[in-house]
Amino acid sequence: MPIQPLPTGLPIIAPRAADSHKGTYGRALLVGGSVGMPGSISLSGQACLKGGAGLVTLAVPDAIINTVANFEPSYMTWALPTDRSGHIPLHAKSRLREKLEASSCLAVGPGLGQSQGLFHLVGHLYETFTGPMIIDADGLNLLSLRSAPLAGRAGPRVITPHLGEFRRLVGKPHLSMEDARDMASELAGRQKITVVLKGPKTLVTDGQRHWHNPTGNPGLATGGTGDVLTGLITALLAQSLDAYEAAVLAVFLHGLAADLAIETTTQAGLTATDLLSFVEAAWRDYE
Ligand code: NPW
Ligand code: AMP
Ligand code: MG
Repeated sequence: MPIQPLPTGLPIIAPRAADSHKGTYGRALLVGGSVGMPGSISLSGQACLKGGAGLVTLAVPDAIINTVANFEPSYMTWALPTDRSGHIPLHAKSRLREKLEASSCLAVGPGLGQSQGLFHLVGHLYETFTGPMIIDADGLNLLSLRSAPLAGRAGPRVITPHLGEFRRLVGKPHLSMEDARDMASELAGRQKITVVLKGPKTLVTDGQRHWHNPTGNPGLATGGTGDVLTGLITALLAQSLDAYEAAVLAVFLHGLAADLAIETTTQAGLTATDLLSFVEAAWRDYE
């Protein structure tokens, strides 16, 4: 049963064609995870599948690849060709390039951790990947360390900061949420990217368009829910929605899944894993 009528302005995703196949729905590559945080990238990968991407591959450090693979059989895993300090050895660059060329969209950051090598990797991907790319969590923290964090993008970009990440990105440690919302819009317009400023009433903006998301509840204030959102946006990018529309629809479905979940769980008891299991119910309401 729908919780509320669907708001106007929500992007429309076409029903699946009878003769479609998994390649029709895009090949998503998600880069993240580290020792101690294998769950975050797995949550993103599972959400990407629930969001309808055709093929999902998680690129994770070698040390956690078996753990990540064991969480979910429906995605593939690929060992990030990095050495122990996070650098990509020269001989591995062509393997990474091949992987990127075979991917219709890219997500970078959930649980990735930070190192000098990863700083170079994230900057390299931001400046060379020509398809749509979403940057979240440590991907954003690493971009924040650059002198011009969001300059030099090679394709459409979606960034998904919470207030703490947004403050780092703009170098203003005491910025209020109200001021951050104004800056997010200005930043998106200037850089020609989509900004998803997460929180209660998440704002999605490309500078011209603004979506003040009506779904979601404080049950989402728990570890891993942002990683689920990243996977959902990636899934919609893989299905060829434009960056702003993918972000709006994913944010809406993510919040709706949480609203449906707390009809059976409590807000306090809601986990990111529970949230995943309500994504289908959210799709059903949307359809
Ligand atoms: P305070 O002090 O709490 O009020 P970080 P992170 C501030 C991975 N995860 N929402 C906040 O202020 C992520 O993917 C792995 C949140 C604090 O100073 C990342 O890779 C999980 N924070 C990594 O952990 C599950 C807000 O920002 C700082 C805020 C670190 O990500 C959990 C926190 O930001 C997690 O997803 C807001 N609205 N407003 C897993 N299961 O593997 C202000 N802050 O230090 O980047 O920490 O978001 O947990
Ligand atoms: P992250 O901080 O990256 O784990 O992301 C947290 C997710 O939960 C984002 O989608 C937020 O918008 C959402 N969220 C966190 N707290 C609340 C809240 N109090 N009300 C609604 N949504 C929230
Ligand atoms: Mg997060």
